[in-house]
Amino acid sequence: MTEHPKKRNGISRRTLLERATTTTALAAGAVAAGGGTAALVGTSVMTATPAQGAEGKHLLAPGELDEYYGFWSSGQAGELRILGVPSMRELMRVPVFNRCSATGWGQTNESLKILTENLLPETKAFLAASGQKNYQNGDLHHPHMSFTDGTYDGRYLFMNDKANTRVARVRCDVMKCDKVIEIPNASDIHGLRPQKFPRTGYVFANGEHRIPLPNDGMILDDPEKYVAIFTAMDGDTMEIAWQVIVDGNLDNCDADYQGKYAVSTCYNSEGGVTVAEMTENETDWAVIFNLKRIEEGVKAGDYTEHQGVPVLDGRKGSKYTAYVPVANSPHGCNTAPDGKHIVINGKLSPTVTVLDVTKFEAVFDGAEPRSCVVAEPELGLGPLHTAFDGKGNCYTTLFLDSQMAKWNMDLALRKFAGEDVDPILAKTDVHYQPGHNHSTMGETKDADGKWLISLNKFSKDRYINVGPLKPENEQLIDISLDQPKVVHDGPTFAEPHDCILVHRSLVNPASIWERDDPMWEEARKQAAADGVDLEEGADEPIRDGNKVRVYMYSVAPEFSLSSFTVKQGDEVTIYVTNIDDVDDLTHGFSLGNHGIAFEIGPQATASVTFTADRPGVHWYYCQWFCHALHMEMRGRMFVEPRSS
Ligand code: K7E
Ligand code: CUA
Repeated sequence: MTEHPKKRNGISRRTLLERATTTTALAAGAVAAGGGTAALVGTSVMTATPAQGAEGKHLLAPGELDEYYGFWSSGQAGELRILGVPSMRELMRVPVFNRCSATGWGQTNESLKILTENLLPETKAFLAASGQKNYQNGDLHHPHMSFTDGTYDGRYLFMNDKANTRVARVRCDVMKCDKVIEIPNASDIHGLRPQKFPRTGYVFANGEHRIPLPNDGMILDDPEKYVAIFTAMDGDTMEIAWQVIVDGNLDNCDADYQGKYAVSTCYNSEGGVTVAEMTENETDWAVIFNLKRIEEGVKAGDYTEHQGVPVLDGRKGSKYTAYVPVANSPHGCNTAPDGKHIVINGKLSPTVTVLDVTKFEAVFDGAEPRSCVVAEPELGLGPLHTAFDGKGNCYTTLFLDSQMAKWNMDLALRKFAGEDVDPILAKTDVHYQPGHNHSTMGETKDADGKWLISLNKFSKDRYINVGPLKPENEQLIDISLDQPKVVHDGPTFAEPHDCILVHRSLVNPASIWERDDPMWEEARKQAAADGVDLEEGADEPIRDGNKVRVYMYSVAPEFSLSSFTVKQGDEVTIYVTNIDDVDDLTHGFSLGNHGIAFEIGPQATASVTFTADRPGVHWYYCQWFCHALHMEMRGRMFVEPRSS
């Protein structure tokens, strides 16, 4: 017979809860005492080095909070990371396209549902054939927040997976991923941006690699029949609204502040498949997408349907797009907070090309495409991405020069118009080979010009050597100064491409889950069908043929079941509900020698399903430190041998 704490102790769940709260309060007191000491140390550090003055304003004393959230991508690590800026302290990792050992992301039923429910049928079939439920990797380049009226609104973060052609969404109220969508007809989503105005609205996603449409094996080595696909999805429903076929490879993109256009950089106008072929031409394009015309085209039925999505033909000559010639192989695409200019970064050209969105309409009415180019300053070698300070200045990474160029938009416009002025105001050395950069609130109309992060691909000699694989180096730059200055080196693991810096007033996550959160809707339904209250658990496993469901709750420092029994060969689902409602009181469930571990946040439910195929005694334990008796928080699963 399974022991049940409610029965064993003769006390109610509420009493247990109160007991837990008291102990936690004691623990919290100890932390507070420690915090006091730390604060003293912090004060003495600050006063001992008065020379820091304004220069040290990025240094936070222990206990001081950052002014900005930094949302970082992690490239081939597949997760989203949250850093505090300006301290550059890593605060959290949010698993998205990766498998996470600590949280059980990619293993719990709740996460697997999100990760698999919107995969294409042929992907599901392929994965099943190779014995997998889900992709185990991802390549997350571009995290961006939802907008309302040209600035961040704190609802969602959207991000791309270049490796497996997916787009994911993270809910900012709990900082967990709630949607993963595989994009049909496209290959390898790279550039990703939300619509800025009137709101998000659309999320634009660039399919970088060209493939046949449909890609069913009928066309193989026939590159002139390959296409690249630009996708617009609905940020609220995460459904695909429409797609547009373009010429060339789509790289990065951005939206305007009017809600009329999106713009993508496009390389490989040659339509090549090798490096030599792809870089042969002197010019490539920025492609402008006319949203109103595309929406009208969808309404008028001017499309071909592929995998349930309306796909419009936006190749050269189409009324839906305009191709603006720019120097060979442009990369970054950045809309300035002035609401008027879009900067196309040259990569193989030392220039950036500035487009004026107010001139796009004329281009769509037949004006020469280059008539919307209003500046083309030469900045240095390898311009990749540009950030803005909201005061008319632009900051462009120079990959080959290992520098950041600060230049003035107005001066660049005047120079292009023939005046003898130099738009470059400063160059700052960075260490080394910068890719993206990002300024505080810089991709919104509220760019505030305080800090900039340069995301440098190589750290070389900046840190003690950790072997052949070195960290990247993300440098914090004070751009409130006339001559921007590097004030901090921050190492990061593979391979953040991009980040955004959001003022903390715009982000307001919860500390405790709501019990009716949709994240565990399936568990709620199943429990109801079994006549079980998730918060009460069940004293015995519920058997349904060889399917067995185990319901328990956790309250520090106990699981409601200290043991349960199943039979060898049973398909077991374990549901754990954390009924603690204390800030920071996360429990875990690790089942020994079964490869199972997951997180259960305060007031959350999580579950896992596996086949019990190892007769014997198997301990489960809580792996998130929760209580003075955390080590004792455990129980046993008995697996009875199959009767032979
Ligand atoms: Cu690395 Cu944004 Cu994928 Cu540029 S991208 S560097
Ligand atoms: Cu619960 Cu550790």
